[in-house]
Amino acid sequence: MGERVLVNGARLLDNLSAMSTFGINPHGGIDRAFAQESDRQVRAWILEMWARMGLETGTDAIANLWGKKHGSENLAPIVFGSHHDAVPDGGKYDGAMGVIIATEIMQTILERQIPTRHPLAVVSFTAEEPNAFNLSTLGSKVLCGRLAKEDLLSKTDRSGKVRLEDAVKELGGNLHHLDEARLHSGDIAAFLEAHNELGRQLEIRDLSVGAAASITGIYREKITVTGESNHAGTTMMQDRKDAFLSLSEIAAALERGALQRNSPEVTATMGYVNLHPNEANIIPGSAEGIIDIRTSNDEDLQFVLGFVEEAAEKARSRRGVQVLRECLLDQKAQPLDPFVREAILHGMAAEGEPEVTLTSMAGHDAANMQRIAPSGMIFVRSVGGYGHCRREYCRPEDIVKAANAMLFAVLELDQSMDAAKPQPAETAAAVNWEAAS
Ligand code: HGY
Ligand code: MN
Ligand code: MN
Repeated sequence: MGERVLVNGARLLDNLSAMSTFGINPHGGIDRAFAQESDRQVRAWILEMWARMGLETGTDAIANLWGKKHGSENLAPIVFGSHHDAVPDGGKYDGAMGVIIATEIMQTILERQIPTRHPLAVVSFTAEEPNAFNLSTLGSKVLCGRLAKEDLLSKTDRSGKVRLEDAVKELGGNLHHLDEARLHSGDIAAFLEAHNELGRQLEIRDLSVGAAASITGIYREKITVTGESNHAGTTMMQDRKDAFLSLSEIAAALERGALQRNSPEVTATMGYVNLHPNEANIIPGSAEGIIDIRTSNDEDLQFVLGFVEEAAEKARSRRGVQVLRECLLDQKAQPLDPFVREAILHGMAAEGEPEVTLTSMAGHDAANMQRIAPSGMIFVRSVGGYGHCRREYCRPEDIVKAANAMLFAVLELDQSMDAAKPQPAETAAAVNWEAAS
């Protein structure tokens, strides 16, 4: 391949700092949830940056952002990127780092005038994180056909007041044109995503980077408990139907179930709760919680869910409450593509790093992209193992290493992939933003 091409590390880190100013709160965390003002602002910033680089930019029907350059052959594009939204009070790296690494790789290829056979595209996905619409990895789920237009058109946020259709429209998408954003096998030659690991696997082994072999399964369920609101002082303890206590017992049972599996690859969390009326002198009349269970193994999932049902049943009979359970997400573990992984491992080796692979216990857009295109991920060590909190941190040298390894992988795949030539219509669909922008 001749002389090794490297990214501009200083520019990459500067751009990452600049992106971290969007939605930064007084505590240093990032508030950049789907459809917030900070989401709108960062989108404009990203598109402007890509346009300045000379990319053809656009927003597709679900408001994913794209920046594309042509290749020398009529092939499907190699796509790389991540997401720009963040969890509440989140870190500066989750999603943002992958978008900026992708941007830097593209910029390096452009300014070094490296010819590529495939068209290349950078992408920043819509609503990767859970949000007020209870939809995570929304942008990539739409691309791979996991969500139906009719279901999305009827969706509102948790308050019931904001329609998803309007939120997407404000960001430049259009739910009515959703079918145009849909991609199929062959539309994309390969998808690559860089991400902070969000856990401690790399740190425990004192490694800078690793390649993902697969992405854990994620199961989410909304639990609604309906009891009875009443006076906190005058209602005797034996006369209550306390919805919060019932929900708490379910949360505790969830933990017991996951602990009994005794595996780093089985986790269970109730991270969202909402009480009504939520006042110090009123017994909670209703309580809503969302549970999140992660495992690659269906037996583990059923085992933990058994604890949930048992606790729900006890609450019904002992506390006289109603417990409703509604599945929000049941996503099975997703192995990623071995060929793309090999290219990433070659990139890591070129950086002098051991060729290590791991299972991701975090969910990612790449799990959806793998359904339609060979996909791979490179992880950057998370110092202290922090993720989804403002303490997220990656060392600059590790970030630059990941970028260089991924650049290597993109260029290797560009040479080695023999993607079938798509029909012209499919090529257009692969990054079809015109209709929506
Ligand atoms: O929830 C997840 O694992 C992802 O970071 N959105
Ligand atoms: Mn995340
Ligand atoms: Mn992420």
